Amino acid sequence: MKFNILTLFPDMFSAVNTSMVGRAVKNGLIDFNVVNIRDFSTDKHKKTDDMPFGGGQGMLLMAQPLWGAMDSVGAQNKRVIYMSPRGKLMDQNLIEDLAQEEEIVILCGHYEGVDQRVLDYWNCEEVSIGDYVLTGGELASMVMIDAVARMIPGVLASREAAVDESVYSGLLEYPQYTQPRSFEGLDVPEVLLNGNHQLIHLWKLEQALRLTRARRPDLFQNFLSRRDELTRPERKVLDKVISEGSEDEQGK
Ligand code: 6GU
Repeated sequence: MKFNILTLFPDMFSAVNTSMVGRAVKNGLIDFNVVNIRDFSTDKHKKTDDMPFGGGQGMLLMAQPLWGAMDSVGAQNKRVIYMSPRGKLMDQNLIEDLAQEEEIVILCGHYEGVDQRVLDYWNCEEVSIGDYVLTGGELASMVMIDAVARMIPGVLASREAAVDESVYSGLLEYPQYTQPRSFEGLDVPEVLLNGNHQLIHLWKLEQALRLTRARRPDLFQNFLSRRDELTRPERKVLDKVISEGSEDEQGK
């Protein structure tokens, strides 16, 4: 999969050549084309921004350099994402949808935004990574790229499952422990050491359910609609968690 990234800060993308994503680039699974928007400015001072018509805060990215940058990556025939705090919220569904594409274009906004004609003409899908404001779209785009990359077959080692089809999918992860069994007087829960896999599974499910209800009641509600996919012992655990209520739970 090829990511064409349009940005005023191309140097920031050196970060994607390290870690897991960097390995995927070396293996030829993903490819980056980082384009400096400024290179396409026809202005003698390489200007890329100007004041908004009608007044308002700050500066906008101008249409002219963006037109050149879009043209240079063949954006006409590709899915174009504009990273913006006013976009639709990114979630795993969008990520998995994007991972099906062979090539996408990502526009990283700056200043107070971009000339609307760019977004309209180039059919940009506006995407936000959360309800907070960043100084630019670059970090947000790297979050998106990382999440998309791990869904591409071969990027993750096979032992790190990208799609969780287990009963735990849609729940927050249960607490996990590794060696040693006792550390600074803190012990690993006994049930995990006794080798009873059914008991262990039900314990993990209970923990995941409690944590999800405390921290993400929205996800917990969605999970309730999957009740009939559960085995009888799993259903018993769910009913117990429901009946005990959410008093004094660590939503931390
Ligand atoms: Cl995509 N861009 C910016 N500038 N701020 C954000 C964002 C994106 N998502 C959340 N905040």
